[in-house]
Amino acid sequence: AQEKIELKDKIRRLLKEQQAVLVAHYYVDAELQELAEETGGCVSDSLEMARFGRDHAAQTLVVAGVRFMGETAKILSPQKRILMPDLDATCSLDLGCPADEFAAFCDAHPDRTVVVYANTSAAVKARADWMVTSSIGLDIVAHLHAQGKKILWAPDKHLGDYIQKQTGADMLLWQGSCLVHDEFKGVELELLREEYPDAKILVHPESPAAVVALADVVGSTSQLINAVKTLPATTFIVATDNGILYKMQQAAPHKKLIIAPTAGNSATCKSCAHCPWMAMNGLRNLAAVLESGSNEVIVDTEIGTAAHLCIDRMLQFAA
Ligand code: CIZ
Ligand code: SF4
Repeated sequence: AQEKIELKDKIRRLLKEQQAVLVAHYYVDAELQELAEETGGCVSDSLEMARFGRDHAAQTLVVAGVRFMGETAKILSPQKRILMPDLDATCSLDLGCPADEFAAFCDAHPDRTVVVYANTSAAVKARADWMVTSSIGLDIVAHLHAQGKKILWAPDKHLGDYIQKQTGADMLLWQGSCLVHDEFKGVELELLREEYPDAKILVHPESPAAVVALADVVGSTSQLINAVKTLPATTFIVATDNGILYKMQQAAPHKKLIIAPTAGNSATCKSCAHCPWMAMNGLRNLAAVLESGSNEVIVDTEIGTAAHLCIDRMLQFAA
């Protein structure tokens, strides 16, 4: 406990001295989210993290999240210094979609508009026409579908499948998945719903179709937090990373929040309802990178410029 207090003090001091700002994802440890809020940083989803970093005056951004989030911050703000507590914090979607294999897949289907999810490397984004996040993917695909475009989608098969069903678009899907959301189970969720008949079920669309089918609300992290705040129910069953509970409980202190059932239980399953890569961010390595200036995110200039185009297309569409 004493060590934590000292580490937090050190982080506050170093952020101030270096005029740096802490940007944290909803899935990292609550103490990092707390620290980001308290020091004038930001706690949000991947899109808002990048936007906040871009618009903030600080020239150093410390990104507590996973690799693609650091890269997107760098792509949107090439002149800023981006640090991450651990550069090996990655994502199963990013890992499952290597740039060379992805380029070959695109080359084999030149008639399709290439749409990728934010959870991809800079090199994959550089090959895409559009980048989307889970909050806007549906609208963008519907827009492209209305123009008669056929789509190549990567890398999350569940999100792709959900968007395909909703829009009726012609989508060819890369077969990636998130190891956290992939663990949520439809049958067990149905049983839990019987125990809590008044509960609303909130599902992130990286979850399997059987889980999405039971949802009262399907949405991005921000959309799910908003649902807890605005819906009149008092109990919610939530199918996404349990890191989100910090913000959800803050948004609705008196509501009961339950994480949806996974295959294993949390004692035996390392990735069940909590991302092992998000969990690599901690007070200790955060303090260490601020002190040493190591772990700077570097994106190749040419790749960064190409990736910027596909991110910017989404930002323009959202505006
Ligand atoms: O699952 C993730 O990594 C999410 C939801 C990222 C994001 O868009 O905030
Ligand atoms: Fe990737 Fe899933 Fe972790 Fe998000 S929760 S960073 S999608 S592995």
